[in-house]
Amino acid sequence: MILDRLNHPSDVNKLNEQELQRLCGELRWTIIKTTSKNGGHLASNLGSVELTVALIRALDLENDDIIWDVGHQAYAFKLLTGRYKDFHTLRKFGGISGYLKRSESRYDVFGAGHSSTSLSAAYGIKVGKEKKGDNGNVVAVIGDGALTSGIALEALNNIGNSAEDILIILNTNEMSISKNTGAIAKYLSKLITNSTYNKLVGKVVGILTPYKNRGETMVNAFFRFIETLKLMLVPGKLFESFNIRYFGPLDGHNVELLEKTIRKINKLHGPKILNVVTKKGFGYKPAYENPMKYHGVTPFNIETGLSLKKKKISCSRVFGNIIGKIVERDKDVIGITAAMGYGTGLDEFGKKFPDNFFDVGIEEEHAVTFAAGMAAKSLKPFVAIYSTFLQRAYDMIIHDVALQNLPVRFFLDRAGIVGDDGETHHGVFDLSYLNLIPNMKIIAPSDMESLERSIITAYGYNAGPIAVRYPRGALEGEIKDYEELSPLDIGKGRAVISSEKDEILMIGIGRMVSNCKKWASELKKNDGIRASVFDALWLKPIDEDSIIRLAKGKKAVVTVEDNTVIGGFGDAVINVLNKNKINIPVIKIGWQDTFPVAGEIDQLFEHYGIDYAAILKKIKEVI
Ligand SMILES: Cc1ncc(C[n+]2csc(CCOP(=O)(O)OP(=O)(O)O)c2C)c(N)n1
Repeated sequence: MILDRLNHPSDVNKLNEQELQRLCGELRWTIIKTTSKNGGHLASNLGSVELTVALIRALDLENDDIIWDVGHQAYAFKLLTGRYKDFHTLRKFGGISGYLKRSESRYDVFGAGHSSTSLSAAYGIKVGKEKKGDNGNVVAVIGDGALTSGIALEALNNIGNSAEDILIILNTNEMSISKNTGAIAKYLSKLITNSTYNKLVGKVVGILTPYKNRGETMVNAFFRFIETLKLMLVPGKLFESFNIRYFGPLDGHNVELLEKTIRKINKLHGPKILNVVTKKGFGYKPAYENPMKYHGVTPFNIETGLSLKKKKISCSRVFGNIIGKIVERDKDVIGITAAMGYGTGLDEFGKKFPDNFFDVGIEEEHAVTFAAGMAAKSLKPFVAIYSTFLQRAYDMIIHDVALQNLPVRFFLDRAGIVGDDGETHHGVFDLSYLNLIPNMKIIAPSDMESLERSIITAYGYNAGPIAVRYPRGALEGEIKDYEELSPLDIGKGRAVISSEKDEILMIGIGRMVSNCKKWASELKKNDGIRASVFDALWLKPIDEDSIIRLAKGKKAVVTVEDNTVIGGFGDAVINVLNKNKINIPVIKIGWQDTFPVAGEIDQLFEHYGIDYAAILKKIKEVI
């Protein structure tokens, strides 16, 4: 393998044209082989192989900085910057991250995982380099999906106003995870497909030119129309009007052409953008034909492309199904996603009820305020966003939704730890960040049925904002038919195990209730400690009466949450006990002021002391 011979990024420059072709093949094969075992991002990485090789050849990574957006397309970059030997540990505990991580490699100049940060970071890095007397190049690589986000456009606004020598590589493939949406997406699509149209316009202009300025109104109107069209269609007009020089579109799978162009353009002063056109999934048929399905994969059979994991119905699917049932009866219900239709389970809903569905693109901030506007006009928006991505819309939740007490229903998918996506994607802050917002109601269902009932509860609650948070994959228990479901009682949890004789009270929230049940039975069996278990269901309003009643007479209260223990559920329980002057030690189990790394869920629980042994030790210390 050529990859075995490459010890330094600059070794790529020693390869001839034929070897480069082979290298691209090897990179693709390594990416396919590794993701087929470990899961990960496949289609985007296959699409960016040639671009990566060209960038590394055209730049000097000892002085120049590449800032990748999201990081979900940087596998080839990792393979060529010293991480080939360890690549089999991709997304494993202690292994190579699926995104960019400064602590992993000095070539990961800026960490990422969330989208659209590369342009702002590149600008900051360029200013930083200059102020430190470093005149190396700065190149940001951003996809056409990521470019539509607010932060990327804010950065363009600033970069365009600067004279900084920044190169932006725009990787256009007309896809976000699903088909890219929005006006900018349409514009970019036109940029790469408008040549025939331009030829046509050119011909018509040629025929009419002799008649121009002869006073014929029709003809002049036509020319004005053409001018407007030209404004829209002249390549890169959008970027040029931001004061950023535009180049392209270029074939993003031609290493030689890319390398030459990047070298040339990098010599020019000021901000510039190079539009390269790539195909997601390039080089692997299943991913090429269905880039959405193969954007992120679980382990799969390389020959068939089929997933090796048996799929249980997930919380996301349940959400998609229930909102579909609700909208059949109530056309005021609107499903909103920020480019995560498939991930949030809204994709099928969107196909079936297109008039009640909005995919706004990677624009979480806009999604929330857009929903607030709808709620102000008595629609019933259901905003489905991953817990980690909703962080981006925090001010919108406070200022546009909660402050005005607008009934926006939030569905926080992937709440709690998500496993192999790691630090950037764990949703371990939402209980804390939502709890401190006045007017907010928060439910964390513990099983499939309570999830279904939570969605119905959120639908029926019209007095203000309400959030339902649930994990990646499934919760325990069975799904019920929609017709059999009833809403939850607001602010009421449920006793799962309870006896006067119990020494301790375990209060779990969300998926941790199932762990509480398991631990309670182990405590009794192995260590003779009797524990009551309470399923809180609600963080806000918290079930104060039940907590007081059950806590009285216990030697300790143990709170268990898949969230940071700072400002989360445990702190809410402590507040209840303090307020009611109940003086019992509280053991808070959850994520302890840390960013949990990547790994299998159970492995992470064990590593961070959210397992039976650790809990037993803590209980014994207290009682
Ligand atoms: C803030 C945020 N929202 C959503 C996502 C999920 N996400 C990861 S990649 C991606 C699509 C990015 O599309 P594009 O930039 O065009 O890159 P491509 O995959 O097409 O190469 C999305 C929506 C994210 N990482 N960050």
